[in-house]
Amino acid sequence: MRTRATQPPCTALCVPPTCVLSAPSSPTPPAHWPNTFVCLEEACQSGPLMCCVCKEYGKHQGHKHAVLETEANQIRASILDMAHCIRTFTEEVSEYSRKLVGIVQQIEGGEQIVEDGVGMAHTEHVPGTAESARSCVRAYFADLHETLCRQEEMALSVVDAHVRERLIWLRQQQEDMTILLSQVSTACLHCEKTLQQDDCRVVLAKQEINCLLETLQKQQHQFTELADHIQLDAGIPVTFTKDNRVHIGPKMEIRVVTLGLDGAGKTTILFKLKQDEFMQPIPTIGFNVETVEYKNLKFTIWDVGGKHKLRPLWKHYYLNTQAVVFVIDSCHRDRLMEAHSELAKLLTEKELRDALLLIFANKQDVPGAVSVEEMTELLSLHKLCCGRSWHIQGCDARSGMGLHEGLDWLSRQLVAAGVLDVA
Ligand SMILES: Nc1nc2c(ncn2[C@@H]2O[C@H](COP(=O)(O)OP(=O)(O)OP(=O)(O)O)[C@@H](O)[C@H]2O)c(=O)[nH]1
Ligand SMILES: [Mg+2]
Repeated sequence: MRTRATQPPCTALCVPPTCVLSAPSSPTPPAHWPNTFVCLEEACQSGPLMCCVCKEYGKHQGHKHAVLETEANQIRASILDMAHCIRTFTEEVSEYSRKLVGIVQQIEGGEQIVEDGVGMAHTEHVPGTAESARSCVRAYFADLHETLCRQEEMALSVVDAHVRERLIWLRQQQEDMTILLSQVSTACLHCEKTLQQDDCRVVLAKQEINCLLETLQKQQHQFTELADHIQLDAGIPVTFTKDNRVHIGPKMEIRVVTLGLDGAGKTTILFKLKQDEFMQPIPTIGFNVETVEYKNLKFTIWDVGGKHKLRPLWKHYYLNTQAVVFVIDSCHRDRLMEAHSELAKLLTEKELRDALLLIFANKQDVPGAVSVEEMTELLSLHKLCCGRSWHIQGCDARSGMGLHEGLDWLSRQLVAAGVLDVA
C-alpha cells in the first residue's frame, strides 16, 4: 500500500520547462522529464504541468487534465496560426508603408529614370500632383485674367464710344452756339444801324426788322427748350453688371417679363409698381408694358396674359430678358401643380438660360394662403431651379407688401458695383 509520505513531493517534479517558443523542435518531452499531463484548472495556469504522482496525490489531485503532448501540440498549432497572422499583418503594414512612400513621391514628383525609344535610360523630371494642381490653378487664373482683360477692353470701348459720341454732340452744340451768337450779333448790329438811320429808312426797314426779331425769338425759344432738357454735366456715371459689362448713365435699364397662370396677379403687381395704387385689372389679352423706376434702376416690365391659350405666345417675350418674374396665386392650392409645370417648361427655354428668376408668391393677404416655405417645398423649387439664380418672395399686390423686396433682390443680382445704391 502506497502512502502519501512515500511519494516524492510533486512540486519538485512539476518544474516548468525552459521556453522554446522560437524552436519547437522536440514534439515529445525529454526522456528525463516526468510530467505527462497538463492541469486544465484555471487556478493552476501559472504552473499547469502535472506528473502522474501529483495527478493522483499532489496539488492537482481531482483536477481536469489533458495529455501533455496533446496540449503542447494544440499550443504549437495556435502559435503557428498566430505566426501566420503576424506574417499577414506585417505584409499588410509593409504594403501600406510602400503605398505611403509611393503617394508621397507622386505628390512631390521628381527625377525618374525612363527609357527612350531606343532603350537608352535617362533621368527625366516627372511632375508631382502638387505641381499639376498648381499648374491647374495657374491655367484657371490665366484664363480668368484673359477673360477679364477682354471684358475690360470691351468695357473701355463702351466708355470710349460714349465719350466720343458725347464730345461730337457737345462740339456740334458749340458750333451751333457760335453760329447762333454770330447771328444774334449780326442782328444786333443791324438793329443798331437801323436805329441811327433817318425816319424813312427806319420805316422801310420795319418788315426786315420784324422778320429778324421773329427769327431771334424762334431761336431763343429753341435754345430755352434745349437748355431745359439737356443737363450740362461732365459726369460719366459708370455701373458694372455681374457679368462685368459696363453701363453708362444714371439709370440702369433692365428688361423683365412677368409670367404666370391667369389670375395670379401679374397685372395688379405691374400697376401697383407703376402707380403705387391698387387698380382692379381685367384679364390681360395680349400684354401690358410699363417702365418702372426704382432707385437707380429702370425696369421695363412686360406683363403677358396667362390664360391657357395665350401661353404659347410667352416665348416671343424671352429675347434679351434679364429677369423673369413668375407670379403664383398662393391661395389657389389646386392650381399649384399647373403653375409648377409652366415654370418647369420656362426653365428649359434656351433664351431664358441666363435670366434671373424671381418668384412672387402673391396674395399673401388672403387667409390660408400657402406660405413661402410651403410653396418652396410643394413646388420642389430647390430641385427645379437648381443651378440658376432664383428667389421666392411672398407678396400682396394689393398693398404692395414684398414687391420692393423682390426688386431689390433683382438689383442685387444684376449690379456688381458702380453708381447704383441698391443695398
Ligand atoms: N387678395 C388679393 N387679390 C389679388 C392680389 N393680386 C391680384 N389680386 C386679384 O386677383 C385677380 C387677378 O389679378 P390680375 O392682376 O388680373 O391677374 P393676372 O395674372 O394679370 O391675370 P391674367 O391677365 O389673366 O394673366 C384680380 O381680381 C386682382 O384684384 C393680391 O395680392 N391679393
Ligand atoms: Mg393680367
